[in-house]
Amino acid sequence: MKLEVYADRMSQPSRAGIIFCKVNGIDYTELKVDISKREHLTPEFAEINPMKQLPAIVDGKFKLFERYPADLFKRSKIHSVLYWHHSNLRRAAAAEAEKLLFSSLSKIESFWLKGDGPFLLGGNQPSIADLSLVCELMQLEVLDEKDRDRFFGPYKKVQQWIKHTRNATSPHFDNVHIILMKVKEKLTNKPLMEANHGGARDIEKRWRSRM
Ligand SMILES: N[C@@H](CCC(=O)N[C@@H](CS)C(=O)NCC(=O)O)C(=O)O
Repeated sequence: MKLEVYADRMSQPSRAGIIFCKVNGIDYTELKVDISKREHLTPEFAEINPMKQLPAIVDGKFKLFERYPADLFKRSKIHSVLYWHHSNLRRAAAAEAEKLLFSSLSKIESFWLKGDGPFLLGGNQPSIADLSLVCELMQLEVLDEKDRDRFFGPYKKVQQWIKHTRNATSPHFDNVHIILMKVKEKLTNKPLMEANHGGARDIEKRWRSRM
């Protein structure tokens, strides 16, 4: 039976999982679960993932990312980045906690990217950890340039790492992010009322509430 990936490309971990499958040539079927239509909260989807979150992978029994490196040491290191991601960068992006976002970017720059290679943990090729974190940061693409510069400007290594991850997973990375670019286009062409008062943070808040 073919692997089934339940995903919504508006979701950061969904994009990371899809890019991972594509780059690794995994034969899978992508099944869209539309978060904006609350499809992830239906009893049918709860059968797939009782946590009612995306992405979910079905391959006989439910599992998330399957293809961690076989090597136990590498796998543990990747787990450590992912755990860190969930208690730092992911919370920062979700709660718009600017302070946490800056401290997470600073930790990525000074710690996770301190190795010799261009990727996290000094790797020479991106792992699911790179994809997860970069897809999280890509969500900030919907902000205007001024705000993106404010966030990313001080972090040169982070900027390079995002580029490397994008190039290493081309053309899948851009294809999977098309949906996000379309949202950005919509937000740019039709500024929301709040934009006049609260600027980009309000746009981001409104946009995130759709997730
Ligand atoms: N630990 C999960 C987190 C998944 C997650 O936070 N998914 C979000 C989409 S970005 C979701 O399903 N949110 C819907 C909800 O929690 O109701 C992973 O990394 O795969």
